[in-house]
Amino acid sequence: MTENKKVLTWLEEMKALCKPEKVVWIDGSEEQLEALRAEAVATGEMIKLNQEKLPGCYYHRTAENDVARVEDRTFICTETKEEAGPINNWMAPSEMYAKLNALYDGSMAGRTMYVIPYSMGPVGSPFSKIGIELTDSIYVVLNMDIMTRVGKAVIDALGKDGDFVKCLHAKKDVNPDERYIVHFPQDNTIMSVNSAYGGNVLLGKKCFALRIASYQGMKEGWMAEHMLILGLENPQGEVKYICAAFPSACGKTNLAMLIPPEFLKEKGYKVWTVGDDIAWLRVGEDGRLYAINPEAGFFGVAPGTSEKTNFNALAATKKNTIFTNVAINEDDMTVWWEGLDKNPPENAIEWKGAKVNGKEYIAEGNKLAHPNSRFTAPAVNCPCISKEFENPQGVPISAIVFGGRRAKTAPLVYQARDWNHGVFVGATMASETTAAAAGAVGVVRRDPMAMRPFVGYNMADYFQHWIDMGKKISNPPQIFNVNWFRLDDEGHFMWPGFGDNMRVLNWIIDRCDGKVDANETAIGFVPNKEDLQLEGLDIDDATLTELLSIDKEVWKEEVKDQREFFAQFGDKLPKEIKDEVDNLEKKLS
Ligand code: GTP
Ligand code: SPV
Ligand code: MN
Repeated sequence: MTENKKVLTWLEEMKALCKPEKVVWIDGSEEQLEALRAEAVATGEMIKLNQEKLPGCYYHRTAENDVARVEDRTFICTETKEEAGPINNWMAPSEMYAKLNALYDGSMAGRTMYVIPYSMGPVGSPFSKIGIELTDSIYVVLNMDIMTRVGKAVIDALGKDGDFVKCLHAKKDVNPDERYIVHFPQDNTIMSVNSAYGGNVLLGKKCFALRIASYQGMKEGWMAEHMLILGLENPQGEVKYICAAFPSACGKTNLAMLIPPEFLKEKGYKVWTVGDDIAWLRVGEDGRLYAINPEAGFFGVAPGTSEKTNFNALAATKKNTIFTNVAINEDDMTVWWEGLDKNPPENAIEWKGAKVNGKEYIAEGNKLAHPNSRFTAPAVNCPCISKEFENPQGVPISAIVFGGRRAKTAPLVYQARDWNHGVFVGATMASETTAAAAGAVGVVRRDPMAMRPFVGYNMADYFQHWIDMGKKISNPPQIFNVNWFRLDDEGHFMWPGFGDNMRVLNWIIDRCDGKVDANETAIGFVPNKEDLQLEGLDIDDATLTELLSIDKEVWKEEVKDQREFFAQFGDKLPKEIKDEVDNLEKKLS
Protein backbone atom coordinates (compact mmCIF):
# COMPACT_ATOMS: atom_id res chain seq x y z
CA MET A 1 0.00 0.00 0.00
CA THR A 2 2.80 2.46 0.76
CA GLU A 3 6.50 3.08 0.27
CA ASN A 4 6.61 5.47 3.22
CA LYS A 5 9.53 4.15 5.28
CA LYS A 6 8.29 5.68 8.54
CA VAL A 7 5.03 3.81 8.16
CA LEU A 8 6.68 0.54 7.19
CA THR A 9 9.26 0.63 10.00
CA TRP A 10 6.63 1.39 12.62
CA LEU A 11 4.29 -1.29 11.27
CA GLU A 12 7.07 -3.90 11.48
CA GLU A 13 7.77 -2.92 15.08
CA MET A 14 4.10 -3.12 16.06
CA LYS A 15 3.70 -6.47 14.30
CA ALA A 16 6.68 -7.82 16.22
CA LEU A 17 5.10 -6.55 19.44
CA CYS A 18 1.46 -7.63 18.98
CA LYS A 19 2.23 -10.78 16.93
CA PRO A 20 -0.99 -10.89 14.87
CA GLU A 21 -1.72 -13.92 12.72
CA LYS A 22 -2.14 -11.64 9.70
CA VAL A 23 -2.13 -7.99 8.72
CA VAL A 24 -4.83 -6.43 6.52
CA TRP A 25 -4.63 -2.94 5.04
CA ILE A 26 -7.95 -1.10 4.88
CA ASP A 27 -8.24 0.43 1.40
CA GLY A 28 -11.67 1.98 1.99
CA SER A 29 -13.35 -0.05 -0.75
CA GLU A 30 -17.00 -1.03 -0.28
CA GLU A 31 -16.21 -4.71 -1.09
CA GLN A 32 -13.68 -4.90 1.71
CA LEU A 33 -15.94 -3.15 4.22
CA GLU A 34 -18.91 -5.34 3.27
CA ALA A 35 -16.83 -8.47 3.80
CA LEU A 36 -15.82 -7.18 7.25
CA ARG A 37 -19.45 -6.49 8.15
CA ALA A 38 -20.37 -10.04 7.16
CA GLU A 39 -17.49 -11.41 9.22
CA ALA A 40 -18.50 -9.35 12.26
CA VAL A 41 -22.08 -10.65 11.96
CA ALA A 42 -20.84 -14.24 11.62
CA THR A 43 -18.75 -13.98 14.80
CA GLY A 44 -21.48 -12.15 16.73
CA GLU A 45 -19.45 -8.95 17.09
CA MET A 46 -22.27 -7.10 15.33
CA ILE A 47 -25.96 -7.79 14.75
CA LYS A 48 -27.56 -6.98 11.42
CA LEU A 49 -30.65 -4.81 11.89
CA ASN A 50 -33.80 -4.71 9.72
CA GLN A 51 -32.36 -3.94 6.28
CA GLU A 52 -35.64 -2.64 4.90
CA LYS A 53 -36.26 -0.16 7.71
CA LEU A 54 -32.61 0.54 8.49
CA PRO A 55 -30.55 -0.29 5.38
CA GLY A 56 -26.85 -0.76 6.07
CA CYS A 57 -27.40 -0.52 9.84
CA TYR A 58 -25.77 -2.71 12.49
CA TYR A 59 -25.84 -3.14 16.23
CA HIS A 60 -22.97 -3.59 18.65
CA ARG A 61 -22.85 -4.13 22.38
CA THR A 62 -19.79 -3.40 24.50
CA ALA A 63 -18.83 -5.03 27.78
CA GLU A 64 -20.75 -3.74 30.80
CA ASN A 65 -17.58 -2.30 32.27
CA ASP A 66 -16.71 -0.54 29.01
CA VAL A 67 -19.43 1.96 28.14
CA ALA A 68 -17.79 5.40 28.39
CA ARG A 69 -14.49 7.25 28.32
CA VAL A 70 -12.30 6.47 31.32
CA GLU A 71 -10.67 9.71 32.41
CA ASP A 72 -8.83 8.16 35.34
CA ARG A 73 -7.09 5.74 32.96
CA THR A 74 -6.26 8.36 30.32
CA PHE A 75 -2.67 9.62 30.37
CA ILE A 76 -0.64 12.40 28.79
CA CYS A 77 2.96 11.19 28.81
CA THR A 78 5.13 14.20 28.10
CA GLU A 79 8.82 14.22 29.03
CA THR A 80 8.10 16.16 32.23
CA LYS A 81 5.07 16.14 34.51
CA GLU A 82 4.88 19.91 34.29
CA GLU A 83 4.24 19.74 30.53
CA ALA A 84 1.14 17.59 31.19
CA GLY A 85 -0.02 19.91 33.99
CA PRO A 86 -2.04 19.32 37.16
CA ILE A 87 -5.26 18.19 35.44
CA ASN A 88 -3.89 15.30 33.38
CA ASN A 89 -2.72 11.91 34.57
CA TRP A 90 0.98 11.60 33.81
CA MET A 91 3.66 8.96 33.82
CA ALA A 92 7.23 9.19 32.48
CA PRO A 93 7.24 8.01 28.83
CA SER A 94 9.89 5.32 29.40
CA GLU A 95 7.97 3.86 32.31
CA MET A 96 4.67 3.95 30.42
CA TYR A 97 6.14 2.43 27.25
CA ALA A 98 7.57 -0.43 29.35
CA LYS A 99 4.21 -1.03 31.01
CA LEU A 100 2.31 -0.89 27.72
CA ASN A 101 4.75 -3.02 25.77
CA ALA A 102 4.21 -5.80 28.30
CA LEU A 103 0.44 -5.49 27.82
CA TYR A 104 0.60 -5.46 24.00
CA ASP A 105 3.12 -8.30 23.78
CA GLY A 106 1.40 -11.06 21.83
CA SER A 107 -1.97 -9.33 22.31
CA MET A 108 -3.05 -10.10 18.73
CA ALA A 109 -1.90 -13.71 18.59
CA GLY A 110 -4.32 -15.64 16.40
CA ARG A 111 -6.03 -12.40 15.42
CA THR A 112 -5.92 -9.99 12.50
CA MET A 113 -4.26 -6.59 12.72
CA TYR A 114 -6.11 -4.05 10.56
CA VAL A 115 -4.14 -1.07 9.27
CA ILE A 116 -6.41 1.97 8.89
CA PRO A 117 -4.91 4.99 7.09
CA TYR A 118 -7.17 7.95 7.82
CA SER A 119 -7.36 11.70 7.38
CA MET A 120 -8.78 14.12 9.93
CA GLY A 121 -10.22 16.81 7.68
CA PRO A 122 -10.85 16.63 3.92
CA VAL A 123 -7.93 14.88 2.20
CA GLY A 124 -5.53 17.54 0.99
CA SER A 125 -6.96 20.46 3.04
CA PRO A 126 -4.30 22.72 4.62
CA PHE A 127 -6.04 22.04 7.97
CA SER A 128 -5.93 18.25 7.63
CA LYS A 129 -3.67 15.72 9.34
CA ILE A 130 -3.14 12.03 8.77
CA GLY A 131 -3.20 9.16 11.24
CA ILE A 132 -2.77 5.41 10.95
CA GLU A 133 -4.62 3.23 13.41
CA LEU A 134 -3.67 -0.39 13.97
CA THR A 135 -6.47 -2.36 15.61
CA ASP A 136 -7.66 -5.92 16.07
CA SER A 137 -11.34 -4.88 16.13
CA ILE A 138 -13.61 -4.90 13.08
CA TYR A 139 -16.00 -2.67 15.02
CA VAL A 140 -13.24 -0.06 15.18
CA VAL A 141 -12.51 -0.39 11.44
CA LEU A 142 -16.17 0.11 10.54
CA ASN A 143 -16.62 3.05 12.92
CA MET A 144 -13.42 4.72 11.73
CA ASP A 145 -14.72 4.37 8.17
CA ILE A 146 -17.77 6.43 9.15
CA MET A 147 -16.03 8.93 11.43
CA THR A 148 -12.96 9.73 9.27
CA ARG A 149 -11.79 9.63 5.66
CA VAL A 150 -10.23 6.21 5.27
CA GLY A 151 -8.23 4.38 2.62
CA LYS A 152 -6.05 4.63 -0.44
CA ALA A 153 -6.47 8.39 -1.05
CA VAL A 154 -4.98 9.02 2.40
CA ILE A 155 -1.92 6.89 1.70
CA ASP A 156 -1.44 8.79 -1.56
CA ALA A 157 -1.69 12.11 0.30
CA LEU A 158 0.83 10.89 2.88
CA GLY A 159 3.35 10.21 0.14
CA LYS A 160 6.83 8.79 0.53
CA ASP A 161 7.90 10.65 3.66
CA GLY A 162 4.84 12.38 5.10
CA ASP A 163 4.31 12.35 8.88
CA PHE A 164 1.38 10.76 10.63
CA VAL A 165 0.04 10.06 14.11
CA LYS A 166 0.79 6.50 15.19
CA CYS A 167 -2.26 4.89 16.78
CA LEU A 168 -2.28 1.40 18.27
CA HIS A 169 -5.38 -0.26 19.67
CA ALA A 170 -5.64 -3.78 21.07
CA LYS A 171 -8.95 -4.91 22.50
CA LYS A 172 -7.43 -7.72 24.59
CA ASP A 173 -9.97 -8.94 27.18
CA VAL A 174 -11.34 -5.45 28.04
CA ASN A 175 -10.01 -5.80 31.56
CA PRO A 176 -10.81 -2.45 33.25
CA ASP A 177 -7.86 -2.80 35.64
CA GLU A 178 -5.39 -2.99 32.74
CA ARG A 179 -7.16 -0.41 30.57
CA TYR A 180 -4.95 2.44 29.34
CA ILE A 181 -5.63 5.30 26.94
CA VAL A 182 -2.23 6.90 26.53
CA HIS A 183 -0.90 9.84 24.55
CA PHE A 184 2.73 10.68 23.85
CA PRO A 185 2.33 14.15 22.31
CA GLN A 186 6.08 14.52 21.69
CA ASP A 187 6.13 11.22 19.75
CA ASN A 188 2.86 11.71 17.85
CA THR A 189 1.77 8.43 19.37
CA ILE A 190 -1.45 7.07 20.88
CA MET A 191 -1.80 3.67 22.55
CA SER A 192 -5.13 2.23 23.71
CA VAL A 193 -5.57 -1.17 25.29
CA ASN A 194 -8.32 -3.21 26.97
CA SER A 195 -11.30 -1.19 25.77
CA ALA A 196 -13.72 -1.34 22.87
CA TYR A 197 -15.78 1.78 23.68
CA GLY A 198 -15.85 4.61 21.07
CA GLY A 199 -14.03 7.48 22.73
CA ASN A 200 -11.32 5.11 23.97
CA VAL A 201 -10.71 3.28 20.69
CA LEU A 202 -11.73 5.44 17.72
CA LEU A 203 -8.34 7.03 18.04
CA GLY A 204 -8.93 9.72 15.39
CA LYS A 205 -11.54 11.32 17.62
CA LYS A 206 -10.74 12.54 21.14
CA CYS A 207 -7.23 11.03 21.27
CA PHE A 208 -5.91 12.54 18.03
CA ALA A 209 -8.29 15.34 17.00
CA LEU A 210 -8.29 16.85 20.50
CA ARG A 211 -5.45 15.63 22.75
CA ILE A 212 -2.64 15.25 20.20
CA ALA A 213 -4.02 18.01 17.95
CA SER A 214 -4.31 20.53 20.82
CA TYR A 215 -0.59 19.97 21.45
CA GLN A 216 0.22 20.30 17.74
CA GLY A 217 -1.92 23.44 17.59
CA MET A 218 -0.06 24.98 20.53
CA LYS A 219 3.27 24.30 18.78
CA GLU A 220 2.08 25.33 15.30
CA GLY A 221 -0.23 28.28 16.07
CA TRP A 222 -3.73 26.87 15.62
CA MET A 223 -6.44 25.41 17.87
CA ALA A 224 -8.19 22.06 18.32
CA GLU A 225 -11.42 22.45 20.28
CA HIS A 226 -14.38 20.41 21.61
CA MET A 227 -16.79 22.51 19.55
CA LEU A 228 -19.69 22.15 17.16
CA ILE A 229 -19.75 24.35 14.06
CA LEU A 230 -23.05 25.61 12.63
CA GLY A 231 -24.11 28.01 9.92
CA LEU A 232 -27.05 30.30 10.69
CA GLU A 233 -28.85 31.46 7.54
CA ASN A 234 -31.02 34.57 7.77
CA PRO A 235 -34.03 35.41 5.55
CA GLN A 236 -31.71 37.32 3.17
CA GLY A 237 -29.80 34.08 2.57
CA GLU A 238 -26.64 35.25 4.37
CA VAL A 239 -24.92 32.56 6.46
CA LYS A 240 -22.92 33.35 9.63
CA TYR A 241 -20.93 30.64 11.38
CA ILE A 242 -20.84 29.89 15.11
CA CYS A 243 -18.63 27.50 17.09
CA ALA A 244 -19.86 26.26 20.46
CA ALA A 245 -18.00 24.35 23.18
CA PHE A 246 -20.20 22.39 25.60
CA PRO A 247 -18.96 19.47 27.72
CA SER A 248 -19.79 15.90 26.74
CA ALA A 249 -23.52 15.19 26.52
CA CYS A 250 -24.42 18.87 27.03
CA GLY A 251 -26.07 19.58 23.69
CA LYS A 252 -23.53 20.10 20.87
CA THR A 253 -25.12 17.62 18.46
CA ASN A 254 -28.54 19.06 19.24
CA LEU A 255 -27.54 22.69 18.70
CA ALA A 256 -25.57 21.88 15.54
CA MET A 257 -28.71 20.35 13.94
CA LEU A 258 -31.30 22.71 15.38
CA ILE A 259 -34.63 23.29 13.65
CA PRO A 260 -35.91 26.83 14.32
CA PRO A 261 -39.33 27.44 15.88
CA GLU A 262 -42.16 27.72 13.35
CA PHE A 263 -42.35 31.53 13.12
CA LEU A 264 -38.60 31.85 12.48
CA LYS A 265 -38.69 28.99 9.96
CA GLU A 266 -41.51 30.78 8.11
CA LYS A 267 -39.41 33.92 7.94
CA GLY A 268 -36.62 31.91 6.31
CA TYR A 269 -34.15 31.21 9.14
CA LYS A 270 -32.20 27.94 8.82
CA VAL A 271 -29.37 26.14 10.57
CA TRP A 272 -26.72 24.18 8.64
CA THR A 273 -24.44 21.66 10.34
CA VAL A 274 -20.69 21.77 9.71
CA GLY A 275 -19.67 19.74 12.77
CA ASP A 276 -21.14 18.41 16.03
CA ASP A 277 -18.11 17.67 18.27
CA ILE A 278 -14.71 18.90 17.15
CA ALA A 279 -13.41 22.04 15.42
CA TRP A 280 -9.91 22.80 14.15
CA LEU A 281 -9.38 26.55 13.92
CA ARG A 282 -6.83 28.64 12.04
CA VAL A 283 -6.36 32.34 11.37
CA GLY A 284 -7.20 33.20 7.76
CA GLU A 285 -5.48 35.76 5.54
CA ASP A 286 -8.30 38.22 6.24
CA GLY A 287 -7.56 38.07 9.99
CA ARG A 288 -10.67 36.08 10.80
CA LEU A 289 -10.78 32.70 12.50
CA TYR A 290 -11.66 29.77 10.17
CA ALA A 291 -12.91 26.36 11.28
CA ILE A 292 -13.14 22.89 9.80
CA ASN A 293 -14.75 19.80 11.24
CA PRO A 294 -12.01 17.16 11.11
CA GLU A 295 -14.56 14.33 11.31
CA ALA A 296 -16.74 12.70 8.66
CA GLY A 297 -19.52 11.37 10.87
CA PHE A 298 -21.39 11.80 14.13
CA PHE A 299 -20.80 9.65 17.21
CA GLY A 300 -23.91 10.96 18.91
CA VAL A 301 -25.71 10.32 22.20
CA ALA A 302 -28.82 8.23 21.43
CA PRO A 303 -31.04 8.78 24.52
CA GLY A 304 -33.12 11.92 24.22
CA THR A 305 -32.84 11.92 20.41
CA SER A 306 -36.31 11.99 18.89
CA GLU A 307 -38.18 13.36 15.94
CA LYS A 308 -39.23 16.26 18.16
CA THR A 309 -35.89 17.08 19.85
CA ASN A 310 -33.49 16.36 16.98
CA PHE A 311 -35.18 15.40 13.75
CA ASN A 312 -31.99 15.80 11.74
CA ALA A 313 -29.84 13.53 13.92
CA LEU A 314 -32.55 10.88 13.89
CA ALA A 315 -32.82 11.12 10.10
CA ALA A 316 -29.03 10.71 9.86
CA THR A 317 -29.29 7.33 11.64
CA LYS A 318 -31.72 5.76 9.17
CA LYS A 319 -29.03 4.15 6.99
CA ASN A 320 -25.40 2.99 7.15
CA THR A 321 -25.31 3.58 10.91
CA ILE A 322 -23.82 1.55 13.75
CA PHE A 323 -25.74 1.61 17.03
CA THR A 324 -23.89 0.85 20.26
CA ASN A 325 -25.55 -0.14 23.56
CA VAL A 326 -29.08 0.97 22.65
CA ALA A 327 -32.01 -1.49 22.97
CA ILE A 328 -33.26 -3.76 20.20
CA ASN A 329 -36.92 -4.22 19.29
CA GLU A 330 -36.96 -7.93 18.56
CA ASP A 331 -40.26 -7.84 16.68
CA ASP A 332 -38.79 -6.01 13.72
CA MET A 333 -35.06 -5.77 14.56
CA THR A 334 -35.07 -2.00 14.91
CA VAL A 335 -33.61 0.08 17.74
CA TRP A 336 -35.04 1.93 20.71
CA TRP A 337 -33.77 4.21 23.47
CA GLU A 338 -35.22 6.35 26.24
CA GLY A 339 -36.71 9.50 24.76
CA LEU A 340 -37.12 8.12 21.21
CA ASP A 341 -40.88 7.86 21.68
CA LYS A 342 -43.36 6.80 24.33
CA ASN A 343 -43.55 3.19 23.07
CA PRO A 344 -40.79 1.01 24.49
CA PRO A 345 -40.89 -2.33 22.64
CA GLU A 346 -42.50 -5.20 24.51
CA ASN A 347 -40.11 -7.76 23.05
CA ALA A 348 -36.96 -5.88 23.81
CA ILE A 349 -33.32 -6.77 24.29
CA GLU A 350 -31.91 -4.29 26.77
CA TRP A 351 -28.39 -2.92 26.26
CA LYS A 352 -26.70 -5.64 28.31
CA GLY A 353 -28.31 -8.33 26.14
CA ALA A 354 -31.20 -9.67 28.25
CA LYS A 355 -34.61 -10.27 26.67
CA VAL A 356 -37.16 -8.24 28.61
CA ASN A 357 -40.65 -6.85 28.35
CA GLY A 358 -39.61 -3.28 27.65
CA LYS A 359 -42.72 -1.64 29.07
CA GLU A 360 -42.52 -3.53 32.35
CA TYR A 361 -38.76 -3.20 32.53
CA ILE A 362 -39.01 0.60 32.30
CA ALA A 363 -41.95 0.70 34.71
CA GLU A 364 -39.65 -1.00 37.24
CA GLY A 365 -37.25 1.90 36.90
CA ASN A 366 -34.67 0.27 34.58
CA LYS A 367 -33.12 1.71 31.44
CA LEU A 368 -33.41 -0.19 28.18
CA ALA A 369 -30.57 1.73 26.53
CA HIS A 370 -27.38 2.74 28.32
CA PRO A 371 -27.46 6.51 29.09
CA ASN A 372 -24.27 6.86 27.01
CA SER A 373 -25.46 4.61 24.18
CA ARG A 374 -24.49 6.09 20.83
CA PHE A 375 -25.05 6.06 17.07
CA THR A 376 -22.26 6.33 14.51
CA ALA A 377 -23.79 7.98 11.46
CA PRO A 378 -22.20 9.36 8.27
CA ALA A 379 -22.38 13.18 8.11
CA VAL A 380 -23.66 13.00 4.53
CA ASN A 381 -26.87 11.41 5.88
CA CYS A 382 -27.76 14.56 7.79
CA PRO A 383 -30.55 16.51 6.02
CA CYS A 384 -29.09 19.84 7.20
CA ILE A 385 -25.43 19.16 6.42
CA SER A 386 -23.77 22.39 5.30
CA LYS A 387 -22.62 22.77 1.73
CA GLU A 388 -19.34 23.98 3.25
CA PHE A 389 -18.85 20.66 5.06
CA GLU A 390 -16.09 19.57 2.66
CA ASN A 391 -14.66 23.07 2.12
CA PRO A 392 -10.89 22.61 2.61
CA GLN A 393 -10.54 26.27 3.69
CA GLY A 394 -13.15 25.99 6.45
CA VAL A 395 -15.78 28.57 7.37
CA PRO A 396 -15.24 32.03 8.94
CA ILE A 397 -16.37 32.18 12.56
CA SER A 398 -18.47 35.13 13.80
CA ALA A 399 -19.07 33.90 17.36
CA ILE A 400 -17.66 31.43 19.86
CA VAL A 401 -20.14 30.16 22.43
CA PHE A 402 -19.29 28.43 25.70
CA GLY A 403 -21.85 26.65 27.84
CA GLY A 404 -22.63 23.86 30.24
CA ARG A 405 -25.14 22.40 32.61
CA ARG A 406 -25.61 24.85 35.47
CA ALA A 407 -28.76 24.42 37.53
CA LYS A 408 -28.10 27.84 39.07
CA THR A 409 -25.59 30.70 38.60
CA ALA A 410 -25.21 31.15 34.84
CA PRO A 411 -27.88 33.16 33.00
CA LEU A 412 -29.42 32.02 29.71
CA VAL A 413 -26.84 33.98 27.72
CA TYR A 414 -24.23 36.70 28.17
CA GLN A 415 -21.53 38.21 26.02
CA ALA A 416 -17.92 38.75 27.00
CA ARG A 417 -16.48 42.27 26.77
CA ASP A 418 -13.50 41.34 24.58
CA TRP A 419 -11.28 38.39 23.60
CA ASN A 420 -9.37 38.07 26.89
CA HIS A 421 -12.55 38.38 28.92
CA GLY A 422 -14.02 35.71 26.64
CA VAL A 423 -11.05 33.44 27.31
CA PHE A 424 -11.72 33.93 31.02
CA VAL A 425 -15.41 33.06 30.52
CA GLY A 426 -14.31 29.83 28.78
CA ALA A 427 -11.66 29.09 31.38
CA THR A 428 -14.22 29.39 34.20
CA MET A 429 -16.78 27.09 32.61
CA ALA A 430 -18.29 24.55 34.96
CA SER A 431 -20.85 21.86 34.31
CA GLU A 432 -22.59 18.93 35.92
CA THR A 433 -20.94 15.65 34.89
CA THR A 434 -22.79 13.28 32.53
CA ALA A 435 -22.76 9.58 31.56
CA ALA A 436 -20.26 10.26 28.74
CA ALA A 437 -17.41 9.51 31.13
CA ALA A 438 -17.18 6.81 33.79
CA GLY A 439 -17.81 8.16 37.31
CA ALA A 440 -20.45 10.10 39.19
CA VAL A 441 -23.15 11.93 37.21
CA GLY A 442 -24.55 15.36 38.10
CA VAL A 443 -21.60 16.71 40.07
CA VAL A 444 -20.56 20.28 39.20
CA ARG A 445 -16.94 20.44 38.11
CA ARG A 446 -14.76 22.99 36.34
CA ASP A 447 -14.44 22.12 32.68
CA PRO A 448 -12.54 24.91 30.91
CA MET A 449 -13.62 25.32 27.29
CA ALA A 450 -15.25 21.83 27.63
CA MET A 451 -11.66 20.59 27.22
CA ARG A 452 -10.84 19.34 30.71
CA PRO A 453 -10.66 15.69 29.54
CA PHE A 454 -9.08 16.59 26.21
CA VAL A 455 -6.19 19.06 26.56
CA GLY A 456 -3.00 17.25 25.59
CA TYR A 457 -0.69 19.47 27.67
CA ASN A 458 -0.64 21.78 30.68
CA MET A 459 -3.97 23.59 30.91
CA ALA A 460 -2.26 26.80 32.06
CA ASP A 461 -0.29 26.79 28.79
CA TYR A 462 -3.55 26.09 27.00
CA PHE A 463 -5.06 29.27 28.52
CA GLN A 464 -1.93 31.14 27.43
CA HIS A 465 -2.32 29.73 23.92
CA TRP A 466 -5.87 31.08 23.75
CA ILE A 467 -4.63 34.52 24.83
CA ASP A 468 -1.78 34.41 22.30
CA MET A 469 -4.16 33.40 19.51
CA GLY A 470 -6.25 36.46 20.30
CA LYS A 471 -3.28 38.65 19.39
CA LYS A 472 -3.05 36.98 15.96
CA ILE A 473 -6.74 37.35 15.08
CA SER A 474 -7.19 40.93 13.90
CA ASN A 475 -10.91 40.38 13.33
CA PRO A 476 -11.84 38.07 16.22
CA PRO A 477 -15.17 36.33 16.83
CA GLN A 478 -17.32 37.67 19.68
CA ILE A 479 -17.42 35.33 22.68
CA PHE A 480 -20.59 34.30 24.56
CA ASN A 481 -21.74 31.95 27.30
CA VAL A 482 -25.09 30.10 27.31
CA ASN A 483 -26.93 27.89 29.79
CA TRP A 484 -29.93 25.88 28.58
CA PHE A 485 -30.07 23.95 31.86
CA ARG A 486 -31.14 26.40 34.57
CA LEU A 487 -33.61 24.76 36.97
CA ASP A 488 -36.49 26.25 38.95
CA ASP A 489 -37.07 25.42 42.62
CA GLU A 490 -39.03 22.30 41.63
CA GLY A 491 -36.16 21.04 39.49
CA HIS A 492 -37.73 21.76 36.09
CA PHE A 493 -35.80 23.27 33.20
CA MET A 494 -36.73 26.96 33.02
CA TRP A 495 -35.83 27.31 29.35
CA PRO A 496 -37.49 25.06 26.73
CA GLY A 497 -34.18 24.54 24.92
CA PHE A 498 -33.64 22.59 21.69
CA GLY A 499 -35.22 24.47 18.70
CA ASP A 500 -36.00 27.47 20.90
CA ASN A 501 -32.26 27.98 21.40
CA MET A 502 -32.48 29.60 17.95
CA ARG A 503 -33.86 32.69 19.70
CA VAL A 504 -30.59 32.98 21.61
CA LEU A 505 -28.48 32.32 18.50
CA ASN A 506 -30.27 35.16 16.70
CA TRP A 507 -29.46 37.52 19.59
CA ILE A 508 -25.83 36.40 19.42
CA ILE A 509 -25.63 37.19 15.70
CA ASP A 510 -27.45 40.51 16.25
CA ARG A 511 -24.77 41.41 18.82
CA CYS A 512 -22.01 40.42 16.39
CA ASP A 513 -23.62 42.66 13.78
CA GLY A 514 -23.99 45.51 16.28
CA LYS A 515 -27.76 45.53 15.73
CA VAL A 516 -28.94 45.45 19.34
CA ASP A 517 -27.99 47.04 22.63
CA ALA A 518 -27.47 45.05 25.81
CA ASN A 519 -27.45 45.40 29.55
CA GLU A 520 -23.91 45.60 30.95
CA THR A 521 -23.47 43.59 34.17
CA ALA A 522 -20.52 42.49 36.29
CA ILE A 523 -20.13 39.29 34.26
CA GLY A 524 -20.75 40.72 30.79
CA PHE A 525 -23.56 41.85 28.47
CA VAL A 526 -27.00 40.34 29.07
CA PRO A 527 -29.92 40.76 26.61
CA ASN A 528 -32.67 43.28 27.04
CA LYS A 529 -35.81 41.15 27.00
CA GLU A 530 -37.31 42.99 24.04
CA ASP A 531 -34.34 41.99 21.87
CA LEU A 532 -35.07 38.28 22.23
CA GLN A 533 -37.57 37.03 19.62
CA LEU A 534 -40.14 35.51 21.97
CA GLU A 535 -43.08 35.03 19.60
CA GLY A 536 -44.84 31.70 20.13
CA LEU A 537 -42.84 30.94 23.27
CA ASP A 538 -44.68 29.67 26.31
CA ILE A 539 -42.70 31.42 29.03
CA ASP A 540 -43.88 33.91 31.64
CA ASP A 541 -42.20 37.21 32.30
CA ALA A 542 -41.00 36.28 35.79
CA THR A 543 -39.25 33.16 34.47
CA LEU A 544 -37.57 35.17 31.74
CA THR A 545 -36.45 37.80 34.24
CA GLU A 546 -35.01 35.04 36.40
CA LEU A 547 -33.24 33.43 33.42
CA LEU A 548 -31.50 36.71 32.63
CA SER A 549 -30.71 37.69 36.21
CA ILE A 550 -27.35 37.65 37.92
CA ASP A 551 -27.32 36.97 41.64
CA LYS A 552 -24.30 38.83 42.99
CA GLU A 553 -24.08 36.74 46.17
CA VAL A 554 -24.06 33.51 44.17
CA TRP A 555 -21.43 34.99 41.85
CA LYS A 556 -19.23 36.00 44.78
CA GLU A 557 -19.19 32.31 45.79
CA GLU A 558 -18.45 31.47 42.18
CA VAL A 559 -15.38 33.71 42.23
CA LYS A 560 -14.08 31.91 45.32
CA ASP A 561 -14.42 28.60 43.54
CA GLN A 562 -12.72 29.98 40.41
CA ARG A 563 -9.77 31.12 42.51
CA GLU A 564 -9.50 27.71 44.12
CA PHE A 565 -9.49 26.04 40.72
CA PHE A 566 -6.90 28.42 39.29
CA ALA A 567 -4.64 28.06 42.34
CA GLN A 568 -3.48 24.62 41.18
CA PHE A 569 -1.72 26.20 38.19
CA GLY A 570 0.48 28.34 40.45
CA ASP A 571 2.70 30.82 38.63
CA LYS A 572 1.89 29.28 35.29
CA LEU A 573 -1.60 30.84 35.28
CA PRO A 574 -1.50 33.65 32.69
CA LYS A 575 -1.60 37.13 34.20
CA GLU A 576 -4.49 38.02 31.89
CA ILE A 577 -6.64 35.33 33.56
CA LYS A 578 -5.68 36.45 37.05
CA ASP A 579 -6.51 40.05 36.13
CA GLU A 580 -9.94 38.96 34.92
CA VAL A 581 -10.75 37.24 38.24
CA ASP A 582 -9.69 40.36 40.14
CA ASN A 583 -11.75 42.49 37.80
CA LEU A 584 -14.84 40.32 38.21
CA GLU A 585 -14.49 40.40 41.99
CA LYS A 586 -14.22 44.18 41.90
CA LYS A 587 -17.28 44.53 39.70
CA LEU A 588 -19.30 42.32 42.04
CA SER A 589 -18.50 44.28 45.18
P1 GTP B 1 -20.91 14.56 23.18
O1 GTP B 1 -21.17 13.78 21.93
O2 GTP B 1 -20.81 13.67 24.41
O3 GTP B 1 -19.75 15.48 23.10
O4 GTP B 1 -22.26 15.36 23.52
P2 GTP B 1 -23.07 16.59 22.88
O5 GTP B 1 -22.59 17.86 23.50
O6 GTP B 1 -23.10 16.51 21.40
O7 GTP B 1 -24.52 16.33 23.50
P3 GTP B 1 -25.93 16.07 22.79
O8 GTP B 1 -26.32 17.13 21.82
O9 GTP B 1 -25.94 14.68 22.28
O10 GTP B 1 -26.94 16.18 24.04
C1 GTP B 1 -26.86 15.37 25.16
C2 GTP B 1 -28.13 15.41 25.97
O11 GTP B 1 -28.52 16.76 26.27
C3 GTP B 1 -29.32 14.75 25.28
O12 GTP B 1 -29.95 13.90 26.19
C4 GTP B 1 -30.20 15.91 24.90
O13 GTP B 1 -31.54 15.52 24.84
C5 GTP B 1 -29.89 16.96 25.96
N1 GTP B 1 -30.08 18.35 25.44
C6 GTP B 1 -29.52 18.86 24.31
N2 GTP B 1 -29.93 20.14 24.10
C7 GTP B 1 -30.73 20.45 25.15
C8 GTP B 1 -31.45 21.66 25.51
O14 GTP B 1 -31.43 22.68 24.83
N3 GTP B 1 -32.17 21.60 26.67
C9 GTP B 1 -32.21 20.48 27.45
N4 GTP B 1 -32.95 20.51 28.56
N5 GTP B 1 -31.56 19.33 27.13
C10 GTP B 1 -30.82 19.31 26.00
C1 SPV C 1 -17.67 12.80 24.39
O1 SPV C 1 -17.66 12.06 25.40
O2 SPV C 1 -17.43 14.03 24.47
C2 SPV C 1 -18.01 12.25 23.06
C3 SPV C 1 -18.07 10.80 22.92
O3 SPV C 1 -18.17 12.98 22.11
S1 SPV C 1 -16.51 10.06 22.90
O4 SPV C 1 -16.10 9.88 21.52
O5 SPV C 1 -16.67 8.78 23.56
O6 SPV C 1 -15.55 10.88 23.58
MN1 MN D 1 -17.65 15.10 22.61
